[in-house]
Amino acid sequence: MWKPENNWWKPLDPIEKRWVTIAFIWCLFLTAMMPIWLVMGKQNVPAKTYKILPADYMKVVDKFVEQYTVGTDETTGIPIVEPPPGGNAFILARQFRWYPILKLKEGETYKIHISSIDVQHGFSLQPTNLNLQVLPGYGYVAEIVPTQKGDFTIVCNEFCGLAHHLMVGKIIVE
Ligand SMILES: [Cu+2]
Repeated sequence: MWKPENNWWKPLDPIEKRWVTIAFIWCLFLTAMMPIWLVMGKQNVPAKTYKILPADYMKVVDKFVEQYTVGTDETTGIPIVEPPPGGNAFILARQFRWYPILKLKEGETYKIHISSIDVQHGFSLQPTNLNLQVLPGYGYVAEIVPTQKGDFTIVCNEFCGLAHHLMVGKIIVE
């Protein structure tokens, strides 16, 4: 069998050796940072998930809307709901709208539940950097304290069908 002669490769140049070492250490550092940043980073929304059937979630949302509605949005006809501070608030995603419109108070804590009753949607609160996956069958609950007054737009950032681009909701903070 043919074999290459011994030492057919060129030995590493000292500079090459140094760069390979630096690159290797950098790889180890980045690998370690992935789990560290998952725990230490502030990018993760402190949230919990639970299983809930779409039909059950719809019932809960209907009850919530019935109990706390304070008005109706003139252009969309979607109810404006004011949950009690410290309590639960619900948002329901469906093709192609976010339901209802929440009216929150600045500086108060709310437990915001989000779920879908049809397909996967993406909850993206504008202009903040808050993004959550919305899946049918799962409730997502995040404790949120609004720190800024104004109207915030919810857009869907997961393509969910033909009118996906029209799926725009709202949260009002007073
Ligand atoms: Cu959508």
